[in-house]
Amino acid sequence: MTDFLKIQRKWQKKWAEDKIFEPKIEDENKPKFFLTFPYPYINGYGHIGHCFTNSRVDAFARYKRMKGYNVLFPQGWHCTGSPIVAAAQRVKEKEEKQIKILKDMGFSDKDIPKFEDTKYWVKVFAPAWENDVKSLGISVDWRRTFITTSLNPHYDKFIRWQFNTLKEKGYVIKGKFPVVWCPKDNEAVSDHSRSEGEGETAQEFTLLKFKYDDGYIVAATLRPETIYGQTNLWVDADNEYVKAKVNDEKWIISKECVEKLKGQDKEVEILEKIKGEDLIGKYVKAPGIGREIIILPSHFCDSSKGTGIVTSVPSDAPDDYIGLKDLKNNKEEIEKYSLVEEAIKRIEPIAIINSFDLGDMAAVKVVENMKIKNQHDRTKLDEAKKLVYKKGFYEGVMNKNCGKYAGMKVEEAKEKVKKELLESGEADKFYELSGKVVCRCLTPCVIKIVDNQWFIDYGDKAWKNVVHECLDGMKLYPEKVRPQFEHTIDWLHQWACTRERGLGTRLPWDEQWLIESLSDSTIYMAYYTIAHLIKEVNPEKLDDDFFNYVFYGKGEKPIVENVEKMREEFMYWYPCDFRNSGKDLVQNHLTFYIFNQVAMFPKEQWPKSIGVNGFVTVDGQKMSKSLGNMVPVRYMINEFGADASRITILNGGEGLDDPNWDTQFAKTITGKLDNLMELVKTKYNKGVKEEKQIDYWFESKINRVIMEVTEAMDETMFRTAIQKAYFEMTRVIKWYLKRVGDLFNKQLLVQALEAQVLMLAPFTPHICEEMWKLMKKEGYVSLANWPNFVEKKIDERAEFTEEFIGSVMVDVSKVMELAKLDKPKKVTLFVSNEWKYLFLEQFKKEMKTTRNVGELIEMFVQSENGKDIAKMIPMLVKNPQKIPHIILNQTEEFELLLENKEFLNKEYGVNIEVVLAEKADDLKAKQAMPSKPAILLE
Ligand code: A2H
Repeated sequence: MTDFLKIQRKWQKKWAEDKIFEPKIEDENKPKFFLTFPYPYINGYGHIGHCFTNSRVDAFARYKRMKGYNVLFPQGWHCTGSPIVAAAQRVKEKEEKQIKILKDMGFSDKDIPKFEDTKYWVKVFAPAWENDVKSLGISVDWRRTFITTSLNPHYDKFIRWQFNTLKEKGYVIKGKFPVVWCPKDNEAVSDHSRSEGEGETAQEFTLLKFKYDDGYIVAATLRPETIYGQTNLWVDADNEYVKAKVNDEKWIISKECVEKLKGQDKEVEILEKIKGEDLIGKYVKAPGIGREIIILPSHFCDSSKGTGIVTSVPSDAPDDYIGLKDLKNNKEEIEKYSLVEEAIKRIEPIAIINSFDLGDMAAVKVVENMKIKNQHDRTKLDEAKKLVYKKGFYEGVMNKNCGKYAGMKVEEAKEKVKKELLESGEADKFYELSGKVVCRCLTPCVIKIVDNQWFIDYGDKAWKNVVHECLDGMKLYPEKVRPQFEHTIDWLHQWACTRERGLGTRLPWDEQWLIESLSDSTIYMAYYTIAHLIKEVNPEKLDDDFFNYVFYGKGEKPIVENVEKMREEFMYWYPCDFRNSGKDLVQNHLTFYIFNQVAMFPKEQWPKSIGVNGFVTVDGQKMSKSLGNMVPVRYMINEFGADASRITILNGGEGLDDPNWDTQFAKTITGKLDNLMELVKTKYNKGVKEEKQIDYWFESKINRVIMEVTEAMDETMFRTAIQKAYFEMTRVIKWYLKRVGDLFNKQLLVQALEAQVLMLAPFTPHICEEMWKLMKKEGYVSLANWPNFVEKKIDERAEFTEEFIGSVMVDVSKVMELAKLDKPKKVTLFVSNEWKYLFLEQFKKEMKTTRNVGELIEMFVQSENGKDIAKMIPMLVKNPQKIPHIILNQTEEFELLLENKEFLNKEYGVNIEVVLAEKADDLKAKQAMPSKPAILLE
């Protein structure tokens, strides 16, 4: 067995010595390709999830290199933010859990106190990561590696320049905005600092104020434009509400709402408690329309949402419509609250929006169509809500009942109505979390309006338009993620970009603030282009003028060594051609990336493409700390070797699917790769010159596999590529060798084996280098040319005839098994009657026009064998796969079997006879079909 660990160390060393992954920009006759994998956060070792994305980017890098590109694949490390600082603090406090985490990583009691210092984390984990990524054989240009934060003064200056530039362009603003907030840490909580609720944000509601008594009853809505359709208010009769002083007004709201309002710039003081049931039957004056409407009981008001009170628009809100219907049918409830039955029955939905195919009573239509029983039918109601919302909001038009807004698109009317209500004091703004969010410190988060903070204004409409333009011109892998990006671009708003604590770069004009981790990681691809050179410069020489010169060519040339070279490197490598990461980062990092790229760089330097992948599962299970299956990269490499780890994880899934790490596959793949090595050792450059019929098949297959692998590689569909390059190619070679024995064609087997080794090189580069050397090839396989295919050599007919022999063998084996005869005296193959070939040929054509059994029988029943044909047609229509995709003629099939008789004889160790059905006495012969000879054992 090959010593994989030894091989991988050997080749990694050679690659490094010969600097083969350190591209030179002087390589001008090659096109360039620059790709990146987001720098990981280094508060621990990399695990199997990182291994997947890293191997993906590397497979693409290696493929592009072999396709003739000058490839740059750099890698840095992220330290920004609070995780490292928080962990160091916990070590200081001798917290057991944190100590155990370090012990589990293999650190001794003596080492652990050193982790009280944040710098020590970086000192340990940056090199540890580099070591792991190197051991995996990732083709990185290590000259360019760096860390973030003020720990790296060069990068620190770069981020300062970025923020100064963003601010100059008006993208960084100070203002009052809602943020997701942890009340314990007293800090904004961005996606990466959450233990639950990534992607959730502040959702804006409009609070509608209904005049009541000496104040207002307040209801939250997402659809202020629907006020024209209000018929009543809903409260939960069993709930307790409060009357509270809110700034200078008195509001009736849920208890839960009080704290939320306090975080949103309101002074709130509870005056008294009010039972829901005491409000029922009372009248309030509805905002915007000045109509008196009644308060009614419902069971769907959620006290933790909004104000716990809902305004009812039964034409367009399924909940409201079904609530009303339920009440009308509930005499008991009507009596319980002393409501007037007649008055309730008279309440009807008011049409306000034309939602096209859903008509002007969208909620009514959908609730009735879906046969929703009552307001407790939650799953269906949620579905109905989504449907009505989508149609009504994005396609709907306001109708004549909506005053001056009649004829306006709903989307537009929403903003206008809201503005008007806010101005007249009949409404207020309110923010609710779009879903539950829990901070890393395990405290549930709230929305807080923050006003002394700095924000990146991702809500800027003009900026969004440019980002859309950039996205439109980008290739996405897979294309399927595009709507997610589009949605994120539209929905992102002001982003709190600074924090008080942690590691990072200080905001250059307001140094009490540190730039947070999702904001200092958006344009560093540009930094990679100069990272190896800037390291040599005294950081004190670096200022905005320097970066303006290097990145924009602006201003006078600064007196800094290598500045011209840095400018050249940047101009050569930029833009970034491919960036890839997990699908969780679409909603933040990857979209921030596009925003910042278009803000900082001209159109010619906008990103070219983004790849997105799924989350790793381990032997079918989700990866999680508690399951202990977050296998560290270093463990994987020691246990399985780099090549096996890489190919196993990339074979585990592609596209947006969650890739699965299959331990069994990892264990067996080395043996398989070893077999390939054995084949190279024993058969490469051997064989004969003569050509045989089957060589056409072999050559066709080789070319087809190369074509299909190339297509898959171009789309980063690496699982497909592995399946074809390893499994399919191996099957083809094996079959060929089985068919021809030692008389294999030398040149073709050379072509097949070389192609296979080349195509596997992006996945299992070490063993491929080894085989390349065995083949006595010059240079590294990592730098060799990707195999070409010749489309003309792909010969469907040649492939079909060979598959035919294969399928005959499968059938013979099956019949033997059924007859429990492994040594028959004689095997006869009956070749089908000639008329069946003619019929099938014709039938195949007719099937293209109709699949109606009756019609088809009609067409053929008059022919000579009409009766037999009529019996066959129903079966063929039901199982069209039984019709061979190429139909040989009878003579061809007969001769093909005769030609291969000797081979078949040898395979089965018996005498095989081939007989035309027309010449046979045995009834069995009648069963033969084109490409499916009947088989008789004796
Ligand atoms: B919407 P989301 Cl016409 N309990 O307003 C239950 N539902 C509540 C609530 C509470 N405490 N507070 C507000 N809501 C309702 C109008 C409307 C609404 C129309 C169409 C759709 C629609 C009239 N009712 O919302 O689940 C309010 O009803 C469907 C998206 O938190 C509020 O907007 O996203 C909506 O739920 C918010 O729903």
